[in-house]
Amino acid sequence: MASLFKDPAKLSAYRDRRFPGNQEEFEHALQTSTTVYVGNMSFYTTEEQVYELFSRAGEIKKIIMGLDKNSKTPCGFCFVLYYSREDTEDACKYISGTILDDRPIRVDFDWGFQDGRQWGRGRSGGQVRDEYRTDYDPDILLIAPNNFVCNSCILDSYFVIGGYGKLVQKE
Ligand code: GTA
Repeated sequence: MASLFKDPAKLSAYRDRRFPGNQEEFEHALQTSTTVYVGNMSFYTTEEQVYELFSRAGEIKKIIMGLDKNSKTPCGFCFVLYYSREDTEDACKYISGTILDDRPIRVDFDWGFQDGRQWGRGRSGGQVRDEYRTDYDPDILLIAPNNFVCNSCILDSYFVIGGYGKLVQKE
């Protein structure tokens, strides 16, 4: 039976719409890259905490925290860059699903970090998934409409209802 990590279809369910290449190139990148994406993180988790946990899988080259493009504050994801492929696979195999700051984090193979990918792509600045979330998440802040300032972020057109994070209004 083929190893889980040799079958490109099983590497990741995520397809980055902004990957600059075709499906074959995307799969090749997933199979060879030494970058992992970490999702479902607390907005309060620090780079030091990420380093502490992910260095258990191997030596880390770099960590890039995912940031809200408006507030420039962490918005629940990051990229961890390793030196070796083996360590990258170990991070996906052993760290995914572990609890960091009370949250089960998701570690996914990634095609490779490029400048710009650190920003949330949601319309309000954070991650897209948080704008469509229908389950309650205490880490998603109440963001009020009409330029209300919340935790150093200023939003002009959109608001998110509390921990449900559903994008409900476009003025
Ligand atoms: N390797 O799983 C991932 C992953 N995710 C979710 C984001 N990134 C990921 N990388 C890997 N694996 O660089 C990367 C992106 C980017 C950065 C921020 O993190 O490549 P983003 O999350 O803000 O935006 O990215 P992205 O990825 O362009 O959003 P996308 O793919 O539309 O949606 C992400 C999730 O949101 C979906 O899986 C889905 O669960 C939910 N979602 C999106 N649209 C809807 C919708 N209309 N209705 C309901 N749910 C939705």
